[in-house]
Amino acid sequence: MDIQAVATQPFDGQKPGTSGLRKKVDVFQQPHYVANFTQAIVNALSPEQRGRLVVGGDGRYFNAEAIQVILKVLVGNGIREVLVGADGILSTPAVSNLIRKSKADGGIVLSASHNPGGPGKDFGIKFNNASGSPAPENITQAIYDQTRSISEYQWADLPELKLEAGSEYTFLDTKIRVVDSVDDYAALMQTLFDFDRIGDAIRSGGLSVCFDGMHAVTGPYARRIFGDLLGVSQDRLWNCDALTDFGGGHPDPNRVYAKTLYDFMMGESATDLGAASDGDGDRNMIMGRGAFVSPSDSLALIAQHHQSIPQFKSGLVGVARSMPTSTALDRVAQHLNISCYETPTGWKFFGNLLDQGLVRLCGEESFGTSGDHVREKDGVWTVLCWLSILADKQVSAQELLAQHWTSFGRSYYCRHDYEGLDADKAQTIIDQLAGAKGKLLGRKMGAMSVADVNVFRYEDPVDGSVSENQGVRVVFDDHSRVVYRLSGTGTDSATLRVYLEQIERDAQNQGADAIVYNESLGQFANDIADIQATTGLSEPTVKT
Ligand code: VG1
Ligand code: CO
Repeated sequence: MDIQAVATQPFDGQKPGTSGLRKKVDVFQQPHYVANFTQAIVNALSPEQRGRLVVGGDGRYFNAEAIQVILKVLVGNGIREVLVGADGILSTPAVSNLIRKSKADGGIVLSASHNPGGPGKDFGIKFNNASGSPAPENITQAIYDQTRSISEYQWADLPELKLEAGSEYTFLDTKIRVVDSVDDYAALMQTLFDFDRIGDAIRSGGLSVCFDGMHAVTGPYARRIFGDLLGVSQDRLWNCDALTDFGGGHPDPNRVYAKTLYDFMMGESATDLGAASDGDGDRNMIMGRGAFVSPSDSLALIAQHHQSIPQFKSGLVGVARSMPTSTALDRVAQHLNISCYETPTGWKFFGNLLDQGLVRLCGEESFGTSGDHVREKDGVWTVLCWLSILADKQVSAQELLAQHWTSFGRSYYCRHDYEGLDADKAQTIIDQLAGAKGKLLGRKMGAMSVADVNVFRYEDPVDGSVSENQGVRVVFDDHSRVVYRLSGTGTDSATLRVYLEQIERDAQNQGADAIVYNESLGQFANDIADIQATTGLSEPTVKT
């Protein structure tokens, strides 16, 4: 077998966004495209970092082909050992775990997460560092720089490899080990939670659960962990056959795309807990019987009840949330007398805080939560947190929410997405808002008035790195907020995200639907940003 230096040319736009490089799959299917990007990742590593890498993806269309290309380039570069998931499949948190467990130098995750998959749909590749975290901006920048100057990649002419768990191959200086996709992750979960206790509650009928795998990567994880280990019956594990096109759906667990589960949980036959996860298994949606738990509330409630979760028995130390995520977490942190950090959107910004032990629990409004056991958000883990809390407290999720709101106030929280925008127009909206402080100060919205307008800038407390322009915040005198930012995960047009938060302290008014409650604030947000005038859209495309 030979290694060849294949001559190539840079592709435009191999620039990682919020979470890696995401494009339409036909972009990735171009000859040399995946090989170039893989070589750029290797080039950005120091020679000492070329020891062990983990590779796996969410199993979407083109996952299988891309894995074979990546293996050829990694062998071509003499990486000492590559751990790859069976059939090339690993959930994103499972990759993070394997990197940590095997003390690898990093990993390559193939996923476009919650974006649809299949021909003509989306694909993605990202690099995670040795702590299992999505690469921070200095590394993604180094990779991008490499993609712009690349002239060749190293290619080992391997046969097509069968990726069966337990297989091992040795080619030249590289050993390839194929590992079961679920084993290590399931073992980790068993060290973090009390499976006997949760299992007893489920098997005795005291705690009923329904999980929707959305035909995505968590299906096999859910079957093993919720089904085999905890006794959830198979008919309560929906859509757990992973499909390359996610059954044609949008594997994004929210009220819109996980509507069947949402309706079931709002109906007569609802279970105590209903949950769903996304394409690559890092997101979660949590519902109680008749109650949607917003991701921001879910995060705050996990913090509030962390003593019910064995992993956090020794205390939380600190917590973190992305800037647009609601301030419910801050109020719990204050009550617990621990610090609460505010980071830009994207899980990579939590990495340093977790590595330094400054925080143990993190979350984003976009249905992402996780702890210090991995460096990615973790959908199945979040469900296990909720099962632990419900088994321990023995009250309904709805009751827990009501108690939380009474004690801490309720952050009525929504996100309005304006999709399919022209990129320049979307940027104009942000730029205008960033300069609109003078015009907006004192402007009334009901009883509230605008008290500040600012652009979020983050200075990492660990390494001092600075990230500018991370969203515009319009803050009211009662701490309610509107936040505007542009999506960094899209694959074609631009998406403007508008995050709405109103804090209601009156227990009499805490039972409304958040989307209805925030209706007029959403209109106000559209008005002050001239969204309709600039884009023609009087209404958002998606409200969650
Ligand atoms: C979105 C979310 C962000 C999340 C990112 C990746 O990014 O807003 O909170 O971290 O997706 O999620 P953006 O830039 O489109 O707003 V996914 O589940 O990769 O893993
Ligand atoms: Co995801």
